[in-house]
Amino acid sequence: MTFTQKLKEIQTRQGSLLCIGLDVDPEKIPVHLKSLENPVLEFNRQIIEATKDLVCAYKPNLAFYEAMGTEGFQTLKETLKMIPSSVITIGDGKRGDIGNTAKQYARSLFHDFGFDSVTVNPYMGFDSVEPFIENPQNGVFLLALTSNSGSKDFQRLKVNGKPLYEKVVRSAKKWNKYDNLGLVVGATHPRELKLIRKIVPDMPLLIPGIGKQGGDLKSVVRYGCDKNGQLAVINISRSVIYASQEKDFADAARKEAEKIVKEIKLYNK
Ligand code: NUP
Repeated sequence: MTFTQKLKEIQTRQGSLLCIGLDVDPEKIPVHLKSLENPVLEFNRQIIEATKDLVCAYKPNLAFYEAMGTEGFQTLKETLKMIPSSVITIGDGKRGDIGNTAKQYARSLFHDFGFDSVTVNPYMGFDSVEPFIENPQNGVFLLALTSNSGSKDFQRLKVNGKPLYEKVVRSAKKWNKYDNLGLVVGATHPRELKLIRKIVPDMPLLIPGIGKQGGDLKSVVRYGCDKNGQLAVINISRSVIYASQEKDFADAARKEAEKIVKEIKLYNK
């Protein structure tokens, strides 16, 4: 089964397009956890337990774990073990390097950590992407048009009359021989999201930027889904995991996730 087929199956079974971002900042976790041996791991455990039936994916951003040094790597590995196989894991590290080095990044993320999918920066071209996509079961989301304001600095520059991000989208479509490639498109660009979905009607789109970054959920659902109302992976990190920073944080995260899932269903009709 290819990554894209698996994602569709999971979204159907879970009845959800929501991806929760496990971007855990030790300074933001509730005080009562701080005396534990590994507060971040306990935080993740409770968030996962409280929300695992409401999501299609979890996306730990590697930066938050790398920032904790060797212990962070261990925490990430332990966290991945707690995520049920009924959902997808996305390792958000935006890797990109020459083929020989990219091969090692792919090995680390898919074999050592065991992520189902990863984010990759396509700036260095096909040979930097190839090592990630050679196994159809491994998913890869290429950065196309990112949610941040700096996305205009390069991604929107015109190349032969078309924006550079569109070139990335069309290349990804061509490279998608194994049905395991997807794209990252920020929720903060609804017009472009609609255009990109038209170019790649059958590819997964990872869409961050809802909540703290101001993206609009309704337009993301309307423009980001395929014709069956699937294949949009809508990521929300901070506004779910820090819905409360008190003892009730896991319950509050669940309530927030439930609210989002309900809204997604409403817009996805
Ligand atoms: O374009 C992108 N925008 C973005 O925010 C690509 C990403 N991978 N992200 C990541 O999504 C970002 O690094 C963070 O891990 C998450 C968004 O978090 P939040 O704004 O929902 O808290």
